Amino acid sequence: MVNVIGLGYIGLPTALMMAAHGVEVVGTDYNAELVATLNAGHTTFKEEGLDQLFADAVKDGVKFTTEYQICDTYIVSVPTPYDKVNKKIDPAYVVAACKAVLEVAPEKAILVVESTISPGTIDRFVRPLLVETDRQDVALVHAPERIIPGNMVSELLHNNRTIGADDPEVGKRVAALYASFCQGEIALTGIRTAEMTKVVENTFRAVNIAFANELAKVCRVGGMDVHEVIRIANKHPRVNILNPGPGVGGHCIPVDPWFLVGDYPETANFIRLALQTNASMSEYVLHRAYEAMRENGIDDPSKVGIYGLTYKEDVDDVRESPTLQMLEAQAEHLGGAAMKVYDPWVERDVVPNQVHSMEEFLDGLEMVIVMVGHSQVKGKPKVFGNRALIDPRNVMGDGGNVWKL
Ligand code: SAJ
Repeated sequence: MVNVIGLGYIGLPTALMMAAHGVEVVGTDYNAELVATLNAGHTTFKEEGLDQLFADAVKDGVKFTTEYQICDTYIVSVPTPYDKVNKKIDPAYVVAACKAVLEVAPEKAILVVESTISPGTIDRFVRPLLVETDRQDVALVHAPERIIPGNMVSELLHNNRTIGADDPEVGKRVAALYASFCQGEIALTGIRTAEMTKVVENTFRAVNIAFANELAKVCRVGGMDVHEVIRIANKHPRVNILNPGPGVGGHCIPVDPWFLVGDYPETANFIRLALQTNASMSEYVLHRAYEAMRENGIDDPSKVGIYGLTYKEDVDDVRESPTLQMLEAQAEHLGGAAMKVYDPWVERDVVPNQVHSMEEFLDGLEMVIVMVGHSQVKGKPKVFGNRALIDPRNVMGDGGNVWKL
């Protein structure tokens, strides 16, 4: 039996996927409300294919509880926040979950940490727990996830994976467990390499996006269309530049690379600069919006609306979202946000001036900043009538009064 600890964005789909592929799974979360929601037959976030997977897993016997189980394998998938001030990972949830596992785990159990952690975290924070509790019989493994929100279910099935273990035999056993559903290649390695690889993958993406964002700024000064430049450059067989945008959000790309900068401050200079470049984009777009307001003779910010609050398209997650970053910058420089905000994916109230229907949003607006290219609007500028559009992600198509980056 496998006990998945932490039923959030990664733990829940992982638990469901294993259960739907013949593994006996119990999911544990300390949040009793979340467990009650799952036990009442509802998923806790929106994701393509998740409801079906949930139904399959429930049929196949997955269980949800607040209790840790006595079983042979534990998968810890709890959040790893980072300390914004000193840019280091906060392993408190991982440590608490591992401690709780060690209290109940039978002899020679396998403890898999799936949470994203900075290289060396297991050695520094988890391994000492085994020594303190005299549980060195427990085998440690790191199996970082790679699934992208918006396409999680399909990526769980098809992505390659990495399994880092002290003991290669244990690594093979855990690989066999993931192979119950994973059709990709599973690379076996040591724990520290697995930790580093995960962070490197997200750092690669952050650096590539930062390059695109810097190109956007250069092209603007030079009077070129960055989107066209990138589209053409990417026709080269060895060039693959990502897209510039109003900032980088989510819990991974703007966070994980800081683990490297925090741990190697003297060396990771290029990565630091990339992160700073990405972080500068929300304010850059805000300046661009005010410039466009002047151009269009709009002097009242309440006539400008912000479309999109999530960190990217077609997800309901607002963590570190560029819109939140932009509203923060606006509050700092302009003393509060007068602009209306609307996101069809976010039903709860997250920010002031948030409205909950497109109709209410467009009422009285002369300009819209399209921060997120949800399918509701992507390629459909007519949705916004003939209002001027600021389109930093270049998702609205050409024509009309559209400002790109
Ligand atoms: N973004 C851009 N330009 C782009 C691509 C993305 O500005 O060309 C922005 C997005 O709008 C968003 C942010 O970057 O604000 C991050 O979005 P994302 O889609 O790039 O990535 P995440 O955070 O949803 O998922 C990433 C993925 N990592 C990689 O692709 C290397 C995913 O595979 C990981 O599992 C996930 O991080 C994670 O949990 O670590």
